[in-house]
Amino acid sequence: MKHRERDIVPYSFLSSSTSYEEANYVVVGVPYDSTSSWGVGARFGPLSIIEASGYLDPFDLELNCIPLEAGIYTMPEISTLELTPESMVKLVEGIVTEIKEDGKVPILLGGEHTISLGGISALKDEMDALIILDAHADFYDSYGGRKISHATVSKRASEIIRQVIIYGVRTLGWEEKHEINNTKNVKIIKRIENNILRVLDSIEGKKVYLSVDIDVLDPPQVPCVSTPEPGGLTYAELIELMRNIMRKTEVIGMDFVEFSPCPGIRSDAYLVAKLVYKAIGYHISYLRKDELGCHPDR
Ligand SMILES: [Mn+2]
Repeated sequence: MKHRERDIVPYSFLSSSTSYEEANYVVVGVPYDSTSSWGVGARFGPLSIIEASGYLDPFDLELNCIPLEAGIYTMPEISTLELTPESMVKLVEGIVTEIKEDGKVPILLGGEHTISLGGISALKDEMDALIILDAHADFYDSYGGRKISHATVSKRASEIIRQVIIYGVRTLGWEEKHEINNTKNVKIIKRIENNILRVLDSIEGKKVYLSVDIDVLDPPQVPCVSTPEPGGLTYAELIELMRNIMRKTEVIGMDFVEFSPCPGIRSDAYLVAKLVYKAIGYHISYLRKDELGCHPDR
C-alpha cells in the first residue's frame, strides 16, 4: 500500500502532508471566474498553482529555512462554478471564518478577484486595514449590472473595512475616479508613486488582510492574467514589497487572485506558487520568528 500512496499526486500546496489540526496556514482554492469580463480561465488558477508548487524547493535560499515546516494544509477544492457571486462569497466567508476560529492563517487562491470578498468579510472585525496590490482599482459601484463583481471588489470592501490601501494602480475608469473621490477611507497609490513604504509606516503593527491581484505584475512576468495591464511590477519588486508588508504589519489573511493559466506555459504558475510560498516564508520570518530560524538576509 505504501508505494501506491507515494504514487498519488496530492491536491496539496508543496505536496504537504500536514493535517489540518497541525497546520498554521490553510490554503483554499476557489476556482471561480463567472463575472470575469475579458479572459475567463481563472477557475483553473488554484489547480495550476498547486500543481506547480510541487516543483518548488521547500528550502528557502533567501530565508535559510524550510517554511513548509510551519505546517501548510490545503483544503480540497471547493465547488463554486455554478454559484452566483453572492453565494460564492458567502461560502468562502464561512470557510475562512472557521479557519480563523481555529487560529490559523487563511490563504485563498483564485479564481477572480471577487473571491477576496469572502475572506475580507470573514476577517472584517479583526483587521485594521486592507492592502490590495492590483493594476486596477476595482472601484466601480456596479459593473455589468452587478454589485458584486471583479470590478467592484475594492468599492464593496471599502464599505465594510476601516482603511483600504490599493497599490499598483495604472488604469482607472472615469466612474471609478468619482467613486474614489467620494470615499474617505480609501487610498490609491499609483504604480509610479513611490511612497508605499511611508504608507506602510503609517499602519505599522496593525492587523492587515493582503489581497494580491497577480496583474499587479508586468505582463511579461505573468502573461496569463484575466486583464493584463502594461507597466507593472517585476517579481523582485513584488516580493520585496510583500516582505516589507510582513515586516511592518501583522497579516491575518491573504489571497492571490486573477491568475488565469495559459495552456503550455508553466513558468507563470510556478511564479505564482513561489509568490505564495515567499509570502508564507516572510510571514514566518517576522511573526513566528523563533520557530524555524527563518530570517531574511537583510
Ligand atoms: Mn486587477
